[in-house]
Amino acid sequence: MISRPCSEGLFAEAQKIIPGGVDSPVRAFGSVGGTPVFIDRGNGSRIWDADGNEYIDYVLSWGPLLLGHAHPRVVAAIQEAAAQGTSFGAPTASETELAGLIQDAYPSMELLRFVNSGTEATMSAIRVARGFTGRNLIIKFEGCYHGHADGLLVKAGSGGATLGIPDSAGVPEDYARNTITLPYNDAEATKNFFKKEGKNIAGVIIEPVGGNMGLVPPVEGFIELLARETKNVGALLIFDEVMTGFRVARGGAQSIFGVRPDLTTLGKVIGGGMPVGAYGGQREIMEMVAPLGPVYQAGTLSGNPLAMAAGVETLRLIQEQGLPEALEERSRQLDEGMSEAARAANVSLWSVRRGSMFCSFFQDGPVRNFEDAKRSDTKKYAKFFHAMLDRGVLVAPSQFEVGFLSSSHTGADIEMTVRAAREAFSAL
Ligand code: KE4
Repeated sequence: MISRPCSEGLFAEAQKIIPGGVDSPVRAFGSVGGTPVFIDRGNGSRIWDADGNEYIDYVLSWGPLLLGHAHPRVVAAIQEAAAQGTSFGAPTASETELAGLIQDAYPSMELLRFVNSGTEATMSAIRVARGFTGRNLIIKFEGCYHGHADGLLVKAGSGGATLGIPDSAGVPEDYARNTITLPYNDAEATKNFFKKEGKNIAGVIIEPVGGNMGLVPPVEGFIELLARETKNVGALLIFDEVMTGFRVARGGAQSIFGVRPDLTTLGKVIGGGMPVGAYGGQREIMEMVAPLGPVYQAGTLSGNPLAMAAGVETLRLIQEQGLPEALEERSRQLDEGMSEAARAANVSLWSVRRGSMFCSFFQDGPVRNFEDAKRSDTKKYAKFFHAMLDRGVLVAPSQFEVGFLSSSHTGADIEMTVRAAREAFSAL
């Protein structure tokens, strides 16, 4: 590992005042080891760390930067908005404008509300589902992450379909019990639970393409099964497209599967790197939300003008550039290059990609759920991560995350990445 004295010094300082020296755990490099890299600036597909090292960036702030870092039009839009005032706590036309750009791509979101993170979006969508149905039970799936709201930090109880147990300290048992965690892609477990508890289920929340256990797509018919089962019992289907939105397709996974969820949550890309989340869906359901209805949800900085300006410019550029569909060629080039490099070094790799998201599991595969994903060789992944970092390529600092492409990644970036991978795989 090359030394990065400035990052090391900054990390020591940060740890004195910020838990783990980071504002989000995955940034601490816990699962790959070593000192987290402190970033100084980004531009296009590149970022520079505090020691002046340059990297091709495939983390892209965990998804938001579909246009790459510091796109001039996005930066200008934020600067212009900032000069008019950073927040008013009153409605502005820019919120309606961004909502319209989102609805154009997500017609299922007949009414939508802006919040400040993906967590707030999923937390609010679940409250609406419970308020609308008058029921308590929420189903989620193992390996899916929907943010850190209490009711979602829940793992499968013993035996899978029993009541949920907390997956974090500080989450009360009787809170977790209303969230059931089932295995992703497990049609039998899902059907059985609906048979048993159908009338008590408020909603099902799912990442329609899993992106938080590595990249795990739904097996044929699984999403359609959820649509049928929820409809049969009057439960709501919630698509958490915080990560897949504008990344697996401009219209998200719902445009690929042709399934119209009752509620959708978005985040990341729609803020262009500024803090934005959104939740929305059928008009009748969203009319439950205050001030129209009895489900309360609020936020000082919700819809703030800087984030709206960044989001508007980002979605305009996405439309102009035909993203993410226009990245198909780049994504294929990267996937083929990495797979070829792994084969040449006799490294077992199960590679998956969907739109501008990709992931390589260090195993033979197939990977259809979190149990499968956990069979990956995470030690080998950690070595690969550092070998790539030392060669100027930043991939996700965890086997259970995904990589992201942007419209600013060039063919030369991909060639450089594949060259680094050839050396990294053979160094394993
Ligand atoms: P935020 O609260 O982090 O904005 O969004 C939570 C969230 C909700 N739903 C999905 C599908 C998500 O992927 C996320 C957040 N994703 C992680 C990356 N795996 C954010 C990275 C982090 O936690 O620092």
